[in-house]
Formats: sequence, C-alpha cells, structure tokens
Amino acid sequence: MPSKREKSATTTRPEDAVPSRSTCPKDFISTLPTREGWSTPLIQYNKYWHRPHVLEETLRVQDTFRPRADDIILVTQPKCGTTWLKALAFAIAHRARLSFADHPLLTRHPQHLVQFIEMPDPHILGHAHVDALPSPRLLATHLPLFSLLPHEMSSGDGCRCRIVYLCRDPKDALVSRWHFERKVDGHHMELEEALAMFCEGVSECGPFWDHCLEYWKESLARPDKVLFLKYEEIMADPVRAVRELAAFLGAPFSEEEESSGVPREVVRLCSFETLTGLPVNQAGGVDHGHFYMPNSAFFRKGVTGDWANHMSREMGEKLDLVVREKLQGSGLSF
Ligand code: PAP
Repeated sequence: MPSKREKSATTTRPEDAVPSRSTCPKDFISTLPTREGWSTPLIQYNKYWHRPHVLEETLRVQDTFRPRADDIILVTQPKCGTTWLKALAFAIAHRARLSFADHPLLTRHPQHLVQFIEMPDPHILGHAHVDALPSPRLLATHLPLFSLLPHEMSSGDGCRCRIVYLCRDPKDALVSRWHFERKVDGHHMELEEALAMFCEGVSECGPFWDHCLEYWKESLARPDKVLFLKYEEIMADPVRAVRELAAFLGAPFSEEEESSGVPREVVRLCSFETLTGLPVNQAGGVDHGHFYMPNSAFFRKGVTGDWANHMSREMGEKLDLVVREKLQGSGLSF
C-alpha cells in the first residue's frame, strides 16, 4: 500500500511525481533534485524548494501535522514580514490577558512567541511537539500547506483552520533574503545570481508566485478562512490592518478598546522602531544545533522599496515581468 505521501503527491500533482519514499527520510531526500547557489543547497519536493534540514521536518509535518478547527496559522515566505506578523497576531490574540506595560513582546523575540510548525524551537516547545500545544493554537509556517497537505487542509466546506497569509513585493523579499544570507551564513552570492535563481523559481519555499497563488486562490474562495495581506498595505495603514486582523481572528476591537487607543498601542508595540530598540532583539540568539540564529538577524531596515538601493532598474523590471506573467489572470499583483 502506498504511503500517505505517495498518495497525496500523485493525487494532487501527477506532473510532479516524486520518487517513492524510502523508510529513511535522508535516503529519500538524496533522490530529489538539488540546486546549489544559495547558502545551503535547495532541494525540490512537491514542486517547491526547501533547505535540507527544513525538508526533513517538512516530511514529518506532512506525515503527522493535523490542523485543528480553532488553529490560526500565520503563513509567509521567508523575508515577507514573518516577525512583524507574529508580533501583531500575538499581541491581538492575547490582548485580553496581557498588559502593554509588561508585555511578553518587551522581553521575548516575536519569533520565539509563535511556533513554526516545521522548525521546532526549544524556546517554545522544549522537547515537546507542536501537537502538544493546547488549543487554540497560534502557529506559523513557511510551507505551502494546501499542496503539502491537500486532504488535511480541506474539509467539506473548505479550509479546516484559519490562515493569515502575508506576502511582499518579491523584489524586497529577494533583497532582504540576500542580505540575510550574507549576515547570518556569511554567504557571498552576487545579487545578479540570486535574482536569476529567484526568477527561475529557485528560492527557499519558491517558486515565489506558486506559493502566493495557492493561498490567494483559497482566500478568494474562502475569505472567512484565509486572510491575504501584503506587507506594503500594512505599512501604508497599520491601524487599519490591525483592525482587519482582529476581526478575522474573531475578536474585533470593542468600542471601549477603540476609544482607549488599543489598536494604536498594538501597532506601536509591534513597530520596527519599538522592537529594534529592545535588548532582547539586539543580542542573543538560538542555537539550532547545525546553525546559530542571532535574534537581531530578523531586523534590518523594515521599509518598502529598499530593492532600488541594491538592484538596477533593469533587474527590477526583469523580476516584475516574470512575476506578472506567472500571476496573469489571477487578480493578484505586486
Ligand atoms: P523570516 O526569515 O522568518 O521570514 P521575516 O521577519 O520575514 O523573517 O524577515 C525579516 C524582514 O522583516 C526584514 O526585512 P528587511 O530585510 O527588508 O529589512 C526585517 O527588517 C523585517 N521586519 C522585521 N520586523 C519588522 C517590523 N516590526 N515591521 C516591519 N518590518 C519588519
């Protein structure tokens, strides 16, 4: 009998059939297409490109993760605003029981307050598993869940849990990733080379456009289950975005909260300026065994349009053209 992974891969994407799964994830992974260029090789599974250590966990997620009806899952591609979204969603979801004066976000890194499904964090889970977290769970992921878990993610009336998807102008996401790899991994790929790979679809969790599209389509079909946000829109009007997020999470701001300025307090607490001014986000980090992640690595400029300081106009147009073609007809644009 085929494993669940073989079944879902062939049922959903016959064109992307993967070699049959061996009992050892490492052996299975060694049969998959690999591309060099970024700071670690990227390995293609179910169409998307993954870092090797994350792919092992991704296979585990595919086999064991079961979304619950009251889960809220924050989904981003790397460098699209994960840290910001984690902070905002945490502050909104827990506002009834936490005071702004001694809020956990003042002493803990936003990345350590919301657990990634595919990257167990000792700060949150100890040695436990994400399944051990009590409901309602606030979780995060970079994974394309609808293609990875087609059966678990859908019930008769659509997506089984609520999802907040945050995307960003791909030019800024690429430049942010390129800086991150230089800073954290000491990797010195030329930006031209990174752009060429990104345009081919070879980026962590890419192709960028396919990742966006699978959530975009679900957000159109089930707006009550998938909220689709853009980094640039939050930046343009953060209070409006915070209100929208609170309503989607099922806890809109009351009149009393509005008149006492709670939405503005949430925006201020989670702002780039506030978070980067806190000692916890300036020093320390997490030892993941095979790599060390400094807390400060998740904060750089926190602005829109920084790509223009690193790419030529032609480079920007090249990426815009690829993305426009890939998104054509979907109603999504950047
Ligand atoms: P990830 O690697 O887990 O996906 P993510 O937070 O998406 O992390 O990546 C960091 C980016 O978000 C950085 O973008 P930049 O390189 O263009 O500057 C970082 O500065 C930005 N960022 C982090 N926190 C905030 C925030 N509170 N407001 C706005 N942008 C933020």
